[in-house]
Amino acid sequence: MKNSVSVKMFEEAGKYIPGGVNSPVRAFKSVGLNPVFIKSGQGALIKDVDGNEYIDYVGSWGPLLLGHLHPEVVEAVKECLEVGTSFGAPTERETILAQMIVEAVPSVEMVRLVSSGTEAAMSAARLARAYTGRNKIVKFEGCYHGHADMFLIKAGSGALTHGVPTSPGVPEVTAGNTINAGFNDLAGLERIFSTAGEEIAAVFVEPVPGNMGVVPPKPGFLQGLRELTSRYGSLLIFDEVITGFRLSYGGAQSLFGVRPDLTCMGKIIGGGLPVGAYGGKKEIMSLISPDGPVYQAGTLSGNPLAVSAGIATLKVLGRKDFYVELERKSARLARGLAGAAGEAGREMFFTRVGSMMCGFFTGTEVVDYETACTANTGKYASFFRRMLEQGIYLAPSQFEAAFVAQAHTDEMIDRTVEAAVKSFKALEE
Ligand code: KE4
Repeated sequence: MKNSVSVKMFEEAGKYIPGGVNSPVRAFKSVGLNPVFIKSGQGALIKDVDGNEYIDYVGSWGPLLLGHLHPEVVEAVKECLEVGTSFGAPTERETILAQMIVEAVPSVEMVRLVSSGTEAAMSAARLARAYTGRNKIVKFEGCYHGHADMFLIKAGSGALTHGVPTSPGVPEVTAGNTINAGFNDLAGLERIFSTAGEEIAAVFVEPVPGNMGVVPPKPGFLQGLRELTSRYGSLLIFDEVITGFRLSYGGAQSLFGVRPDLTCMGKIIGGGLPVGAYGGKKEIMSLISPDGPVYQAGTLSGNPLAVSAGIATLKVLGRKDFYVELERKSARLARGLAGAAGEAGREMFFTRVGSMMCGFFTGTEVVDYETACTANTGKYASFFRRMLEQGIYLAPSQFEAAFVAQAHTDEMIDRTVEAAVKSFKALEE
């Protein structure tokens, strides 16, 4: 596989940008390769600067549920470009997107648009602390809520991939207000609440974690979080930056029938442009400036261009049978990959919820951070390299998700499965 141009570009990038990338997970470090520099995308395909073409299961890490350059998204952005890109003043488009989110997501009565999932999560944490008058935040090991200090304690995603789940630079006093719990361990959380419940402002959870690989919640776990937080007067905050509008039009909360107090969103609601959001009960959101005293702001918050892409994306998602077809394709891929591993006699643990899935290179049932870490990351890296050589672009880390998009065709999925059969068989022992 030719990669000389990517290699040259990576060297050049490294002169000006730390690690040559603007986000660590892109560096391909854990899969031992020079990252490919992407030249273009179209539908479910991407092309790198050496002319290699790939079927894309990263989808910009989740935003591109429709695939690259969906015509309606392109049209909406072009239409906005006719009138401007950013004004730092209210525009009707922001109200339209906000209304679509409020009408789609069961627990969200009001929503504030920001520019990233990180901003959404850090703002929701500040709001929860102000609303409850408490300081402590509970998160789950292996979950990732963006890179605000308070969340970089045993975090997932790139923090886990690069082996530094607790980042230097986070003051002790900050870390002291973050309590880590075990995902799917309700009894453990009960114990935490029995000692610190009165100090806990909020429990943050990815309802279906996608940052330690994909780890489905055990039956009753999310409902248990709802009951426990209500009992102690703490807020339940769903981080639906990945699951929002992916697992259903109402997100994971709609799929599982659990209503959090606040919800963080991002990725899909921007349709590939920078949009984040946090929202919830009016009673809580009304504390946000300028209505209330809790400050949060952003030069490009609700940016018209980005919001236009988000509106166009949600319009497509809201159409009849969108999720039915997405589920059919996702199940086809998952079935095929499991069959491929079986045919090669590979010991794997596969997980899937809707169009987000993961194959762990372990024989252990993966239910949390600890069991996710039993995965053989060396085997994952070898599998990744072989798939890349065959034109299949997976997440360059065992601790991420593979995403199916509307643009994936049955033919692409079958081609992916064929490549997986060869890759599983060729893995070094
Ligand atoms: P951003 O700040 O990257 O927009 O969102 C942070 C975030 C918050 N919550 C969840 C559940 C997330 O998954 C993320 C970001 N996800 C990672 C990959 N899993 C983004 C990729 C990257 O860091 O480059």
